[in-house]
Amino acid sequence: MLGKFFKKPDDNLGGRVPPGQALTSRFPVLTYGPVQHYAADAVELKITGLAEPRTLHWADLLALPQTTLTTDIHCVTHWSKLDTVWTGVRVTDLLATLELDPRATHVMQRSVGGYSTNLSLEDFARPENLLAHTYDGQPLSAEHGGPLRLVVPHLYFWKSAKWLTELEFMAADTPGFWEKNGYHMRGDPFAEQRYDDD
Ligand SMILES: Nc1nc2c(c(=O)[nH]1)N[C@H]1C(S)=C(S)[C@@H](COP(=O)(O)O)O[C@H]1N2
Ligand SMILES: [Mo]
Repeated sequence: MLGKFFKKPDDNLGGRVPPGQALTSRFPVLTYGPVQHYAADAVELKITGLAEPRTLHWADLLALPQTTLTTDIHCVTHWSKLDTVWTGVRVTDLLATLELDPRATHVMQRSVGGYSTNLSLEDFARPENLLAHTYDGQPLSAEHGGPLRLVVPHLYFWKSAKWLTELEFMAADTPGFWEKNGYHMRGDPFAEQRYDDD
């Protein structure tokens, strides 16, 4: 059942709404386990695995180019939200500063609290992916993953780790938290890749 805040669109708005999704103008919070609370100056983003190891702190992230993008987001629990506005560091701008081992083909995002989710490098290195610290011009709230989360808008939103603390580069695709629990390894909403047998 869709609640009153969710609306089945009459059409897919020119291909923007994936199959099986309803639109919401609210911003639901989807978190497995507790919300993590910590200050921006406690942010540490560790680069591990098949890359020159590095730890980026808040000032390092703010010293990189800052980008604001408007994107649609799609949760596997059937809600989509159009035109969300995020500010942060493009993943491509971060990658330009890293030394990756050529054997790296995938990356694991890890969060404070233990959440994890995997991506191929191709899905990770897209120009619209952001390490986001700001939503709609305001500091990203803790429940939505502040101080720092990833936003990977072309995949279901479980592929966007909140409270991001580590990017581990890997030579193989390894399942993260939901992927170990029955969700799809890639999670393309337009192909309805919800569960591992989709
Ligand atoms: N660390 C962490 N990141 C997470 C999750 C989580 O439980 N923990 N949930 C994921 C899921 S299933 C979704 S739909 C989005 C929800 O983001 P939101 O709460 O900002 O809407 O965060 C994703 N990232
Ligand atoms: Mo989700």
